[in-house]
Amino acid sequence: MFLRYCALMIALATVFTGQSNAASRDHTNILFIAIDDLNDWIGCLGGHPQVKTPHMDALARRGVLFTEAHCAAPVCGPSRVAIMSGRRAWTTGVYSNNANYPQRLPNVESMPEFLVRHDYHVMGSGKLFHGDTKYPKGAFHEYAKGIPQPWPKAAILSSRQKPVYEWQVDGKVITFPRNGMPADRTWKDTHTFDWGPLDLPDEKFRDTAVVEWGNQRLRNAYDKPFFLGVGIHLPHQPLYAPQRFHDMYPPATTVLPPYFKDDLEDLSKAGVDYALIPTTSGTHATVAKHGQWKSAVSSYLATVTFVDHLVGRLLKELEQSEHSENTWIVLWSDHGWHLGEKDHWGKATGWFRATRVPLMIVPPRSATPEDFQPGTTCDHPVNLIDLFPTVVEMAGLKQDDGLEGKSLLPLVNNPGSTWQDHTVTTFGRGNHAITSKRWRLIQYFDGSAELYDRSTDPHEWNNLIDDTKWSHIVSELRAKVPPEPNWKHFVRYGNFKAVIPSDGSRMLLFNHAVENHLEERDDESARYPKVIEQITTWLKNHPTNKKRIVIPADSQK
Ligand SMILES: [Ca+2]
Repeated sequence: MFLRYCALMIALATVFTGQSNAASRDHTNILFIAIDDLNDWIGCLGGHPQVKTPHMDALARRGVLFTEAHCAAPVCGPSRVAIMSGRRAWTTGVYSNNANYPQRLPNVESMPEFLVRHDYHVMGSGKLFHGDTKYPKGAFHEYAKGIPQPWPKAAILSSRQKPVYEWQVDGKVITFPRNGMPADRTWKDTHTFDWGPLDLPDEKFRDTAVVEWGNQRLRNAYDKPFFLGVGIHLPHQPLYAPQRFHDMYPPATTVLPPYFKDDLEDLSKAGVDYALIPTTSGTHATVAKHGQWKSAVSSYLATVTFVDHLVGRLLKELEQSEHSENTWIVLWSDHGWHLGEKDHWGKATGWFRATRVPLMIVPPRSATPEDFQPGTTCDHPVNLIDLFPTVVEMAGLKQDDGLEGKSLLPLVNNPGSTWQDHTVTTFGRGNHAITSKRWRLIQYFDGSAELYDRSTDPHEWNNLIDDTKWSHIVSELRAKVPPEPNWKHFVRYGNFKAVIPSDGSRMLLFNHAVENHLEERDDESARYPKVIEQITTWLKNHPTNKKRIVIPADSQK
């Protein structure tokens, strides 16, 4: 009663002073929960038979669960830039983790900036953009910055783990790497492809602090609608959670994901490279050699349940707050994650495992759409590119030009509404996965491709690209591959990938034989002048309008 009185007085005060436009329209808030690297291993999506996520499952029962939600890009940086800008990689040029928003898109208003401009009180904690600090100035009125990991940085430096780094904490010694495995990749010298329990209280973990910051904000009163983004870092590797979550999943009884040992035999070189090169994690060969597969799966499940516990704390706080009736809730993950499927660990691939994401939306009780039914599922193909326009409509605002997704609220109102029949995920320049209800086409930059019939082959084991029975489907799906007008040619030359811009500027070059370069963060052309010359000469001697070109590897002309 007291709170209602306060709210009334605040509303009257704003009407009389005329200070806030926002308070005079429907006062609905938005709680925007981002999770990092969470694949479909949550109870309500059925991705793993053992996973326990009671809080996310309960949230899905209150709203609409999107069972065919896919990311715009299957890596943190480009996925989040697409979400926050509402624009695709081929529009922004942000295809890789070279994704510092204010540097890359200084003139593109981000979702939180849009809300600031429309008089929302905008708050954020944790990982919303790529990294906790790489967001535009002015995007947030309040931001919880710089919440550190509990372990010292040296604990995950590969160079310090020979044989192990010993961390003395709370009268204990914790050794790193927890899994005892050598690192396959030494990106920036860190060794994050690690897993195992950390016997520390919850309060020591970074995500506990991220969520607690959000909880504190939910306890406050606001004189205008608020947007609160809470970006949880787990289950991004390293897969460390408090001991009790690991105890829930003993490795010995952990169920491994479906796996087919000859899975890669029907893939092109591009497909095999994306499977075997440890771009974002380690190799399956090392995991298998060290007998760590079940432990890794168990630790991923443990971190997912820890994340679910934190989501539960946030939702409980909201429920007990004065904002419980008038707050939209959106929960999403930036992309999926492989745990040995297709001999791959990590993300950045075009397969379903990396592109499918959890996504659920719960309308406020005070403003439920007319035909809304809680606990429904929507199986139309949707994309995280749709989040910006969705938030705009939640806020009762009109969207500006340039947003490339569309609001999902018609589907929240009626999950059976007419919708597009496919969605696109982009994984590097010229690489796209087209997902429709029955089919998936994976198109690589070099012209090679895969086709999977989801109705008979949900794990994508049987590549039908050369099966003439389905050539009409291939043509249909190829027509949906984005034209990427900024690029004239995508070229394979042995292990090199060259990308030729349409505007006549110099080509970009990537050496896919080098670990981590598959992600194409940095142009390597300065290191390979001879390769540039060979590609340039060949293109001059073989003029073509073809977009995807393979130059024979032994070609010197
Ligand atoms: Ca991520």
